[in-house]
Amino acid sequence: MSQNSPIRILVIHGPNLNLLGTRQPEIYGRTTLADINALLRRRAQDAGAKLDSVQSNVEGEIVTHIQNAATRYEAIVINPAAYTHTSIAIRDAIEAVGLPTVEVHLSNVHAREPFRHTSVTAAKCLGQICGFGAQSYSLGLDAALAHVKGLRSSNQEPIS
Ligand code: CA2
Repeated sequence: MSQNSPIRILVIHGPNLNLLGTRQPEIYGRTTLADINALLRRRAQDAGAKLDSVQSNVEGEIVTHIQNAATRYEAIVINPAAYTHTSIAIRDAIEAVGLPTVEVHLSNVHAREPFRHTSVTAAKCLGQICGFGAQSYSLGLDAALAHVKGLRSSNQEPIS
């Protein structure tokens, strides 16, 4: 990817997030996954970037999405959903691929049941953003874009 080409971001949504806006609105709000994807795509476009989104209920498919991202994207924004708390496979894929990755959650996982307080994936990410509803994704996207811009500009610096 050349320094001037649009930054390419992949957003990965984990299991059950396809239900957003249709069930448990008291926890997850009324915004649908399609709404979130449209909002992110527009935000990326406004920043001169390109964004694709995928959702899967299957752990291995998420691993494959992360692996395939290596040659096509410069950063990942991921909500691993329940796999956040269990998936060594997703953690290993994030580490192996080495793309800058931002973990996001709609809810404040730290204010919920104790089993949601641990993320096995966050340690392999740049950071974790949680508790801001759909806005967690926008903040995650902004963090990913800022990180890639920083990488691009440090790669451009002349050797003195
Ligand atoms: O807050 C988040 O974004 C979570 O990743 C959501 C996961 C949960 O297991 C994590 O602890 C925190 C659950 C996603 C389920 O999504 C639904 C959406 C609508 C209705 C039912 C489930």
